[in-house]
Amino acid sequence: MAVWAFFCPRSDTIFGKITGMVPIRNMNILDRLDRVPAIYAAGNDDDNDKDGGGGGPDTGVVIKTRPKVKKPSMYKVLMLNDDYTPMEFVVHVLERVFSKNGDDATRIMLHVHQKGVGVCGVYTYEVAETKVTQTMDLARKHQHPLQCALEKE
Ligand code: TYC
Repeated sequence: MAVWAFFCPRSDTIFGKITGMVPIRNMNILDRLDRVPAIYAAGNDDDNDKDGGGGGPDTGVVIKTRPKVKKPSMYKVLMLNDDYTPMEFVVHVLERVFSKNGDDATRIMLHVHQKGVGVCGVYTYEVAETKVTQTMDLARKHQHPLQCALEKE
């Protein structure tokens, strides 16, 4: 059986001559309502056909789609310890690439030094990836083996 429904947030379900609406077929309406664009029917019955809705030239349908917004996934940038990269260099990277102040940069560096790994920051994918690249480029340029990595939150 086909089920047809029109979602109208302002009043009730709309039947009649209005065209251009989004049909929902063969489905659980409650499950799908949030996927249906909000539909605003504008019109009157000036066409005198007594159908309670406009069917003539006065009829208009405005379809307003709800923007689909989703929170982006976030990624941790992890820094790994090694035995060779100077502490001052790590602090410098944390200040320059991760915009940490001196105290925070030192705290993070010491945490990594003692625990083996630590979080430099949490960012959207592109930002996190850029910071990893900048860190690795700086390390390579200065011939330090400093490594960092991405981890999805
Ligand atoms: N362990 C390094 C040293 O003793 C310092 C260091 C800290 C290196 C943090 C890497 O991510 C790192 N010189």
